[in-house]
Amino acid sequence: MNRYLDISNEVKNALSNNVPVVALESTIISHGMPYPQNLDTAIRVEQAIRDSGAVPATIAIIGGRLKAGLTLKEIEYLAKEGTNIPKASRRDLSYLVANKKDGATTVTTTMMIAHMAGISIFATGGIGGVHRGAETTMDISADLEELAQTPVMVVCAGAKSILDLGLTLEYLETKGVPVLGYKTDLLPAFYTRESSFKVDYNVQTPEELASIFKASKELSLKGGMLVVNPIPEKYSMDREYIDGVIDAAVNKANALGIKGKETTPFLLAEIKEVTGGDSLKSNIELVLNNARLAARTAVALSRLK
Ligand code: PSU
Ligand code: MN
Repeated sequence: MNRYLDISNEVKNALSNNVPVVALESTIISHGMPYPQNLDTAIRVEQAIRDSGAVPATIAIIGGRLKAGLTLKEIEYLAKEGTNIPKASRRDLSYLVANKKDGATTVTTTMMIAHMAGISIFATGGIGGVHRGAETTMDISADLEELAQTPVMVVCAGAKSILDLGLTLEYLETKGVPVLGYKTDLLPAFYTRESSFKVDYNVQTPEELASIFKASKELSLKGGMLVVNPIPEKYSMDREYIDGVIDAAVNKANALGIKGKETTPFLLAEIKEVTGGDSLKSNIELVLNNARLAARTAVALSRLK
């Protein structure tokens, strides 16, 4: 067992008794939403997973400890501290651990810690990817490299069009990461159910998702897979409106010379500011929707074991 890893008793018991577990990230809590909506959402997402028959394991770094399964107090702490908690990607992990610091885990580090703990399925909102203009900036999220090397299934609502969605799919293809559409042929774009890009496969049930994941494990394929689950129709946003907001945010970031790890948080904050409560409501609903699908898939996977 990893000497820096703390698995909560509930999660440990679940894992040793083949009770399904779903991992959740903490960047979405500390950086993705304002307080107190971030706290309320984190609690509701955990409850949605329980209601679907699985145990939630929210993941974060607290005082240099890698945590799989948080207490309510710890979730409150991450929600209240917000952006004071550094966003932790793969390159930050050893520094934060050695210095006993806190970190809000991204898709990358949540996958890493989930895998260390023995958790196979992880639900989030959106993933990082190839940024627009990456042909000159080389800004490609570490999330894609992690999907290429860590055997965890990530359930998301696609990616925001702050990214170049076409190049993101090309990158995933090169790295051998399957992109599985849940009841869709087209890659969802987070706030909207569709983009103009095709997924690899249209999968109809959580049972089918579980059996594809099981096959990957039994084939000893080292990477993960991406499940893209469209936002429920009722909460989806107008494509032209949100695309306009995103284009303006990308132009502003370029004009201000925003770079590196600041790019994604800057763009997300801009979108939030311009769209106000509408995008936040959509964001909350799509995360809940992904948590339910991830939990149903974890239940199906535990039955196959
Ligand atoms: N995209 C979103 N919402 C998010 C993120 C990305 O629509 O909250 C967060 C996730 O934690 C993701 C990270 O793993 O940002 C990617 O950051 P970067 O692009 O710097 O790799
Ligand atoms: Mn980046």
